[in-house]
Amino acid sequence: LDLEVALRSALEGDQFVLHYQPKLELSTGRVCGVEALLRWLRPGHGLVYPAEFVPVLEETGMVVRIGEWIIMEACRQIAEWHEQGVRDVRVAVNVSSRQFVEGDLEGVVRAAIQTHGIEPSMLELELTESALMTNAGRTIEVLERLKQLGIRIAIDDFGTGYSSLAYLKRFPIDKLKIDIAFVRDIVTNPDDAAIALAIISMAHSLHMQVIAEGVETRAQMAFLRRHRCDEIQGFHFSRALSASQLAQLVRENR
Ligand code: G
Ligand code: G
Ligand code: MN
Ligand code: NA
Repeated sequence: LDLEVALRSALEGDQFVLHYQPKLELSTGRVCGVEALLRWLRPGHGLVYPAEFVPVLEETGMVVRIGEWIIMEACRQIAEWHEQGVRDVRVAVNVSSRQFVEGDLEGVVRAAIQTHGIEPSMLELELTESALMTNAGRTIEVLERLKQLGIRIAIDDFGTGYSSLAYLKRFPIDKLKIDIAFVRDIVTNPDDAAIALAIISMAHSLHMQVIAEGVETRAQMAFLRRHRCDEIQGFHFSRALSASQLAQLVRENR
């Protein structure tokens, strides 16, 4: 309950900040994008990670309003980086199930793009299979409208939820994000490798890109590169960074 009370004043108190984990394009070695990850600068507690408070945001529904702030803040950051000459880094934002189902995602995205005057293709939304499958009929409509705005759509944690392959064909999806569960033992476990390779192959056949998350070793990266995975994200390349650290990394990486 203390946590809930503290969270209720966190947004007004400017206590949230986004950090950005780089995504590496394997064919070029370039930083092609980042995933925005929420951090809470809780007074008296230091930096608090999402595992400790996102569940409360979800249960209370606060995730809808904070999710709106996250989209606005990500677009503000895209504009600021653009000013600083960092112009080819797409920012992916996690959209929770509740935000997708209860919020006005299209309206929020439209407002954020307009307010900060950014190129819509610089914004990507990471949605989970459960968010997409809650009301599949409405999902198609919402995704089509988001696509018409020009933003990108990725399925997060792919392979762990209840999705129907039929929907991969019907939803306008740009990218599949292979869940860390299949990446962890990809080099040593033939079953995990088979699943990851099947996801890569299916994504490419359906003209989608594919990224592996949770890549922690050089061997995992080499395996994924050899099998034509498009991008990786994980501690092997970089942890999540502050906005200024990210800009610095991108300049050094060019
Ligand atoms: O950064 P960290 O590894 O602690 O994030 C843990 C989890 O919290 C992530 O897997 C992600 O799903 C969730 N998370 C992080 N940032 C956000 C966010 O901005 N919005 C939502 N809805 N979830 C987030
Ligand atoms: O939205 P999602 O749950 O996919 O967010 C990515 C999460 O995965 C973040 O919370 C981030 O801290 C975490 N993460 C990123 N890279 C790695 C990694 O290499 N290993 C592990 N174990 N976790 C990672
Ligand atoms: Mn994610
Ligand atoms: Na994920």
